[in-house]
Amino acid sequence: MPKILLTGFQPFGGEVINPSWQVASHLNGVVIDGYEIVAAEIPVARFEALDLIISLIEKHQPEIIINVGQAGGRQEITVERIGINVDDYGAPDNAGNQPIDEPIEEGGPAAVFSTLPVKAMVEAMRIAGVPAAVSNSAGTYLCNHVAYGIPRYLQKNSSEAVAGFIHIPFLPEQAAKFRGRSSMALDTLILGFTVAIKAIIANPKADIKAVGGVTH
Ligand code: PCA
Repeated sequence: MPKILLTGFQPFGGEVINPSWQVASHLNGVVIDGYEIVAAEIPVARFEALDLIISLIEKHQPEIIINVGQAGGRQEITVERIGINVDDYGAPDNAGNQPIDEPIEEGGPAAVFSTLPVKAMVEAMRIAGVPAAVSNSAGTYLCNHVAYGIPRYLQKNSSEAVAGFIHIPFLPEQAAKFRGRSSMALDTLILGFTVAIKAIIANPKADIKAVGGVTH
């Protein structure tokens, strides 16, 4: 059966859970439209994250790769359109790395597009009643590192697999610790991911066909 690699991150920044791993672990082993989901938890560590995801790609040979991270403060499930070639961390990662203005890949392209059908995914989630939007920036922390690094790895290896990044809000139990934090319930997140994955399977080509100066 073809596979989908769905990764979430370990907690970081003082949180004790990361909603991305809550979602991914709930979907581990689930079959959606003939594709089996394989979930993995990734360390919030600059070099280990890509190394582990790439080793999982080599092991499982997934046709679809979806990397997920927490974007505390966002109100919707945001499907990232692009990863940029810069590490500029506002805080150290869990391994103590805090690169400032460093390229992810020396001499690599400035940016790499997601090869997922981002618009179709957002539309499917909205139709299902799940707040969702396209995002044009995954930031400059580890999630952007992965949003750039994984499609770039596939591109360099002429892989047929498609890949992209999704940022999700806090869970209600994270938001409840402070005033004024937005959140999304786990059931809503899981519904959103389920219909977004169906949209990927139904729309195997990315939206962006050709954009000058930026590779995808
Ligand atoms: N979110 C961080 C890294 C890990 C995570 O879940 C980010 O948005 O870069």
